Amino acid sequence: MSETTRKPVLFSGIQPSGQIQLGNYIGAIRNFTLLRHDYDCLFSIVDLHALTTRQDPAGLRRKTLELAALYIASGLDPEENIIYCQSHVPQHAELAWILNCFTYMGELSRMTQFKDKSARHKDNINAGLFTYPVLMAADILLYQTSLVPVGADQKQHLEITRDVAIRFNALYGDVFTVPEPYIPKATAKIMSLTEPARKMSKSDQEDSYIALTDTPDTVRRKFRRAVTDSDAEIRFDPENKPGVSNLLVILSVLGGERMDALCTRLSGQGYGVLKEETAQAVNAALAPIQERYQKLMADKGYLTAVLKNNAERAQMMALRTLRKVYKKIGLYQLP
Ligand code: ATP
Ligand code: LTN
Repeated sequence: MSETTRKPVLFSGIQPSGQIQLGNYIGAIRNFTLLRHDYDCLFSIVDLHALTTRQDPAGLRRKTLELAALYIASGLDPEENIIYCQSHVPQHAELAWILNCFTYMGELSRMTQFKDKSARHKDNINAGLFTYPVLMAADILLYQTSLVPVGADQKQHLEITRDVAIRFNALYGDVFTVPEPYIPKATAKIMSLTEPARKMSKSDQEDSYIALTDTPDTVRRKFRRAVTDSDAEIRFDPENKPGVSNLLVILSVLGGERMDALCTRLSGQGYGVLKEETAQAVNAALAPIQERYQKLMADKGYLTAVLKNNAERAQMMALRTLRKVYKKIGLYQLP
């Protein structure tokens, strides 16, 4: 591709930990598919980030391939987009070290994800969990990224990434593009089905999330059991009716119906109808993804070839930035 036709870069990543859930799809992957033609896109399987919580080695290997398959099954194209595994591009870890030296302990201490995860995993508050946002900043800055589509929970990490980039540029000239987050408000935070005050999360208990690989019956059962409230009125009010509002968001996005029209149509109906319609919309969205996913998972040779070839494409881009960084900060260059 020539310089003049190059599009701005979009980067995002998902950890190959747990099962990819509906919040990951609506908050992240679906937006990737909507934006993918307008940017030069990199979609990373961030396996180094996943190591911040304990992983079973065989499980991690399997989930890495599963996520590659899900990315493609969801509509990303490994010919046009770059779908690759973070650990296959060593420049991520290299840049992370450099950026560690430009990030303050105080900044990292304020990260809510660190506070949450260290409260939940008291037995494993490792240094990687603390410096997690620095590796994330490296992921993004390595590719001169302009846009980063993520869910609301990642907003703070995007802010620190921008701060580090601005700080570095102020010292060494315009080395990094300062990225913008892309967090559409309506879909930024899909809530847990069992505790609708918390975000849906793949590291939670199984009934709280819909896995993208759940069968139609499981999806229906999980929605039937989803926590709502006792006043039996279908109304969009996330503050006072988080459970019902969450179902409405899911149904509105996947059913392609505007929230106001949806609420008018369902007003006066019982929660059973809302749950059934939501389950149907989710199953309709997941069916084609699951079909492609099964085919892809049956061809591990293809997935491995994609990851290899795409990692090489990513490395070429990453090396360009890393060389510039090394030179600017004064690391001695060999001829
Ligand atoms: P974990 O529970 O392991 O932290 P997670 O389910 O939060 O995992 P991540 O890999 O951390 O998943 O997130 C991948 C992407 O999905 C990120 O952009 C994140 O913001 C987004 N995301 C995760 N959960 C939700 C959610 N409930 N609603 C909207 N977006 C979400
Ligand atoms: N921290 C993110 C995953 C992630 C990411 C990134 C997202 C790692 N590196 C770079 C966007 C850009 C999360 O969702 N837990």
